[in-house]
Order: sequence, then C-alpha cells, then structure tokens
Amino acid sequence: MNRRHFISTTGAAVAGSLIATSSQAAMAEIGITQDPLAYPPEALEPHIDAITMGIHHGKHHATYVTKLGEALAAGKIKPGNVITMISDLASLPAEQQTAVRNHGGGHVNHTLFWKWMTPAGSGPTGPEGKLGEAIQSTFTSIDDFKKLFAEAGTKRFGSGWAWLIVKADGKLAVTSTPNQDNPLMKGIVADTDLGTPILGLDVWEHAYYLKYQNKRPDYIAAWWNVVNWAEVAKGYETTSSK
Ligand code: MN3
Repeated sequence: MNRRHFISTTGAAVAGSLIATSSQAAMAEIGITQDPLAYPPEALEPHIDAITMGIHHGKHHATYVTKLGEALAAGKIKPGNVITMISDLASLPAEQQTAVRNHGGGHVNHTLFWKWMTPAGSGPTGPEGKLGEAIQSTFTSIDDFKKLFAEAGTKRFGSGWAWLIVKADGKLAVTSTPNQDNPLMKGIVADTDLGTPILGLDVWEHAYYLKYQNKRPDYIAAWWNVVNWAEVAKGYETTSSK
C-alpha cells in the first residue's frame, strides 16, 4: 500500500504524524564529516564569487564541523546522524546542547545549502512539477513566493537563514531563523515554524560581504540564479508526497 493510499483510507488524523516521520527519513543522513563541494568554487560566478565560496566552505563550514566534533567528544556523545541530533537537542547532555545547536546546526545548514545551489543554467530555472504547483497554490505565484522569501532573508536582523519548509501537515511555509538554528529544532524554533527545510538561504555576512558588502538584497536577487530547483523539487517530493 503506498503512502497516499494509506492516508486516504485511514483519515487525515494520522497524516500529520506520518508526514513528520517521513520528513526525518527523507532528509539525507548527515554525519560529522564534511563533503567536498559538488562543483568548483568558481562555478557559481558571477552570482557567488569563488573566494567567498572557498572561505565559506573551506573555513566557516569546516570550523562548524571541527567544533561539533569537539562538542561530541567532550560530551562522550556517539557521533551519528546530525539531523537527528539537532532535531532533539533536549536529549543531549545539557553542557553540549548549545554547542550542538550552533555547530551541528551550522554543519547541517551548510551541507544542505551547497546542494541547494548549482551553476546557473545547469537545471530548471524555477520550481516545476508538484513543487511548482504547491508554491503557486500556497503563495499565489512563484514571484509572490520569491518576494516573501527574499523579505524573510532581508528582514532577518544580524545573522541567520531564510527557509522554505514543509510543515507536519504537508503545507509549505516561508520562515526565518537566527544564527544557525534550523526549522527541525524542536524546542528551539516556535512550533508554528517547525518543518523540514527544502530550501534555505544563508544571510550571514560571510556568505556575501566580499562581493555585495552591505547590499544583502542584491545578494539575494543574484542568488536565485544559482538555486538548484531540481534538488528542491526532489526534497519536496520525498518529504511530502510519498
Ligand atoms: Mn554560512
């Protein structure tokens, strides 16, 4: 019996918990090692410059991984799926929760961020298929979605992320988190903003300052050119329509 059939025959009451369980399973397992970029650091030029990519992946992200490893060692926490760890920080020793929140969050967020980008022109230029339909029915149009998402990134004071998430009820939402918080973090993120991220944008200054200086909106406008819509659609379909 496939999932859709199961939901339709057992009622909407169980749909939420099924989707939440599936959301966890749908996210790729992320361990505590850093993957290389799937493209050269200059591949996102001119929208994201090579030096920023090199420092961002090779220094910033690498440091989150190192510090996450140190926190797990200090707490004698068995390294496992970091997605699972950040989703339930309260299950970790109290002394390590902040470090795993920051560095585990940083590791997960960046691992996903690199996959959500691809050289301009290498794939679909916007959301297609079921994802495109869901975005249009939720946000009126693709342009309205992009405007809302860009606003979430622009209005985030200081450092953080803008997100497109699939909530436990299967609905799409645009949210934002400070620092390295992730929409999967129960007990950290407001319940109404919990969900599985299928697209995220890093709006920390380290993500854009060399090329865009203080002009965060220009960075966000350019970033749409390198969004990996095929990957976003894949995330949406595995999260919400199995
Ligand atoms: Mn970053």
